[in-house]
Amino acid sequence: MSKNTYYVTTPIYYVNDKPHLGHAYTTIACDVLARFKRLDGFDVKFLTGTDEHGLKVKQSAEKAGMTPQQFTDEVSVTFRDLVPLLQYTNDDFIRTTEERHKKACQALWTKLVETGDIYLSKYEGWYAVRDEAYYDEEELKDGPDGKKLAPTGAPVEWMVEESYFFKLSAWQDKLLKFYNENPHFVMPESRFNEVKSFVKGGLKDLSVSRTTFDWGVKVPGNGKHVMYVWIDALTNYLTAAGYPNDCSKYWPADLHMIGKDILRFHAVYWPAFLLAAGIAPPKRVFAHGWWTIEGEKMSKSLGNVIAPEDLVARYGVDASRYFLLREVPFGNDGDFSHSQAINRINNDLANGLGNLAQRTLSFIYKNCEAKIPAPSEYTQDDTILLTKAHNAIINVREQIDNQAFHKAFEAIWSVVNDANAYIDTQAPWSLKKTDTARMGTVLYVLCEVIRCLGILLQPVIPTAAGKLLDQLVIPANERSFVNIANHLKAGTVIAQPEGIFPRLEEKAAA
Ligand code: ME8
Repeated sequence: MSKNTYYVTTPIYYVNDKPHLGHAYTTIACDVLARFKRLDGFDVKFLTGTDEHGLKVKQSAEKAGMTPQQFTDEVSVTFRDLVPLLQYTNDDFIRTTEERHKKACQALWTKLVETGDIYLSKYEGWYAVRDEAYYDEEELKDGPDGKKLAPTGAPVEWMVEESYFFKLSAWQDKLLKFYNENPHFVMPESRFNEVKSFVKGGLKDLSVSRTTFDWGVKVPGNGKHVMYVWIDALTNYLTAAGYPNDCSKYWPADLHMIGKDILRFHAVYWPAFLLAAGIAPPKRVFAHGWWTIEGEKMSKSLGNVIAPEDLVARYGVDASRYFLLREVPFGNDGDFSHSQAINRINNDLANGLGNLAQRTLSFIYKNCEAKIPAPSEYTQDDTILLTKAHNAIINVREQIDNQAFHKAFEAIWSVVNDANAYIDTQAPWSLKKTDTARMGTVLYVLCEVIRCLGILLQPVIPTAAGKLLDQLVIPANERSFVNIANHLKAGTVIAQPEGIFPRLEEKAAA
């Protein structure tokens, strides 16, 4: 029997900078999945957190005149502040500076030493002290005095440093076999192909410790070394599942959601570490695309970084969440523009869903003593629309299981659009004068469709969907996906309808 648990993770974000739209995007996607799976009856664990070790963080702390711990304490909070702002429902928030995490890293390390996959050797190469980085011979240029220089212009010297290595070269065939046996391990497929060709190209052993700085997890039994930040960071997913104690309730993770920038770490190094330690790799890694802003890369120096709080201040939480996941096919790169956001929000949320609910519910409120009318006999049009609304979950579930958010919402909006067309054709306002029984049926059908939409839309627009369900007086324990099969009680007195999405004015974006 398959497990009824679902474990989804975001990357843990570096604390060398404040959160922006890109970070929010990944976490919102995971939040939608987590909420969806809970409503679908799963026991969900949704993890996010911050990556707090490594040279970059240490340098940022120095620049800010703080100790690394003070600095990470301060910046980590800015990521945690997004939880209420964007209504994340994460079950845990991990910081890599926590004791539980150091314990997990050291346990995994010790295991890899025992299996012979981590060994001590020497790292040699051209090193630029100024950049604290190694460079390949081909990257170097000649300086005026004949000395070699890094591409940054920094002088380099041949360094020999003691380092621990992970025997990645031994895992090439086993990784390829694992990929073969797990054809959906990486999605989208094009990214999986990149991973496979990288591995087919040959793997070199990986240096997994540093002695040049100390802001990291200490290597067990050799305090001169701290662990390479990626072995530390990736282990967070295991830590939160309970490792080194029994973590079988949620592990293997169902999904690591990441951006395409960090795919190699998740799809090559991570499964190799895990297979070597005798731990099952995650079931899937989804690498989504990259957001640019009005055609430009988001960067501090260009001054075009979109802070999540600005987005929410402008569009509200629900609309921001919906827009980001609906506009760009998930997996593709996308370009953020305010005019697109306004169009999408106005068309789908204000004119589409909002209008459908407002027209139906305020008509009932005014003309039917606020009571949901009882249906009489259904026509074919009624049945077609009702069946579509009741069955939408089947297609939506499949799309969500493939992380195809845009397709899931497209399927839901196909119901919204049909319902808006239905109300126009059936014209309950005319039936009021000619056939009140038929009018009652039409209004009942519409309320029933709105109920289904409200339930289906909770994962992405939690506040607005909650309001719709409140207006229809649906009890809290009847809002799960199994409850879609229920039917509204005729005669229920609805609350006074209020608009759920105001129309945005184009000038508001100026
Ligand atoms: O890489 N568009 O942390 P990070 C879309 N600590 N997504 C974006 C984005 C953009 N423009 N910019 C950032 C790290 N992201 C490591 C991860 S995990 C074990 C360690 C998102 O703070 C996207 O999810 O640089 C990307 O993978 C992540 O932020 C990188 O966050």
